[in-house]
Amino acid sequence: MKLVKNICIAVFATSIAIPAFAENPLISGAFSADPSAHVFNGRVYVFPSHDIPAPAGSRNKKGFNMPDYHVYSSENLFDWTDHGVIVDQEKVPWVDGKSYSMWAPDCNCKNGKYYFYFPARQKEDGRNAIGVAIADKPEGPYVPQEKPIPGVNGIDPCIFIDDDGTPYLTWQAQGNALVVARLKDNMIELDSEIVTVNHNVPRNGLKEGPFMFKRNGKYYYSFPWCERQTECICYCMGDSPMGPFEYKGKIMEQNTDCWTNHHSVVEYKGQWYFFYHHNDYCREHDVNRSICAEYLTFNEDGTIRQIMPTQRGVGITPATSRIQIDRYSAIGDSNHVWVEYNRTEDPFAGWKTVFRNKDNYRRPIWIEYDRVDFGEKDLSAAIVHVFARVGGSGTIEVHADAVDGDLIARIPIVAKDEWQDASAAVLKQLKGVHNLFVTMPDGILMHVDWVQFK
Ligand code: FUB
Repeated sequence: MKLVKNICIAVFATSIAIPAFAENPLISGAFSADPSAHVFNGRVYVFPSHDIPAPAGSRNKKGFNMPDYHVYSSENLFDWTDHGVIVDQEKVPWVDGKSYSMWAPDCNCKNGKYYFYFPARQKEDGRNAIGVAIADKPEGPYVPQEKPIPGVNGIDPCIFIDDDGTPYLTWQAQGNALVVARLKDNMIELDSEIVTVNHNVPRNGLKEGPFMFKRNGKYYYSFPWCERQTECICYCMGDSPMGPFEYKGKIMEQNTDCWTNHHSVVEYKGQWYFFYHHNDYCREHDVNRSICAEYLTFNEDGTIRQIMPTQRGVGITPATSRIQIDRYSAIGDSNHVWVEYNRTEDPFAGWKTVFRNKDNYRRPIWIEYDRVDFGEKDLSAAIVHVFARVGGSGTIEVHADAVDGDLIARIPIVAKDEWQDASAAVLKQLKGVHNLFVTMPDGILMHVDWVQFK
């Protein structure tokens, strides 16, 4: 395994390594969707599906093309490790190996074994079935079963294990029905009838991608629901994993750019997290998606507070790493500061912040990036990776906790018409976690890729 700053790459004989990053989206260098997050052995593991641009030979040029699954993990929600391919369409005996139909998966652990559930198109009859692959470790290697689970047709499995060890499988069956069944202890056969989930969601509309979790004795049943144009994530609560469930509202509203959304919820080190997807790395269409995460909080009565998608996402960023301020937590006037791709032809190259002083704008021009850990040791320099055209020299400042908070560094930028690392001494030593405010107090137009402390 190779570790490069906040990028971990696990190299496997059977797969090409792909770097994973912090902030939203969580994974760069590859598309990822339908994140299913779980905590195993003190780490967060995310099992997404894997979108790729339509390959030659695909029967579905404009739709989803999903050939295999990777698993990613993190201890601090900042450094993500790609453990490589765990299941491949060409290596599952019952799957049509050219169907690119490895839809949303899930995984859970019982009696020390890891059971990975994945839907795909069957060779035999072209229908979607749900199969299981089994491993001794969350990162695999996973061994797919010869046949899918008997009697289970559909997509988007979620495997929930109750406190008494009873496993339940819920999924989207044909005909827009969300269904649930108990599983046998062997985790690969049903142990009950298939029951249609009884939820009183107020209107019709496609429902898929169910996820179930338990908190304070209550069962939460949540799913993407296309109430209007695109999918929102809504949830219901109940007293049994088989329902009935009472509709409680939306966890995340529909967004305008990506038709699908798909989520999971996990508690890690006392904090709840919500994983979902969006098409941040592909603006032309919404079938090449990328996974994201946000904090999730509850009201006193156990209901969930609605979440807004952010660029910043979750986790604490070390001050000594490259702080991607374009993954901001708040931003000033959009006429004077905004975010763009570094290279439009290569979205995986990430974003930059553009600071522009137009018409003698009443400053400050600012962007905020929260939760930066300065640690306990003094730091000597602040570096900014910046581009300014000749004639556009000026200054970038970094403040702590407010636009006019303590001045951490004032970095003069001598415009060079090329990207440069400009630096200056740290003026104010900080300890622990702080929010950064980056401003352009003078200058005309500057592009900032990242800020870093040494
Ligand atoms: O990723 C393909 C499909 O899109 C999933 O199976 C659905 O839940 C939706 O996210």
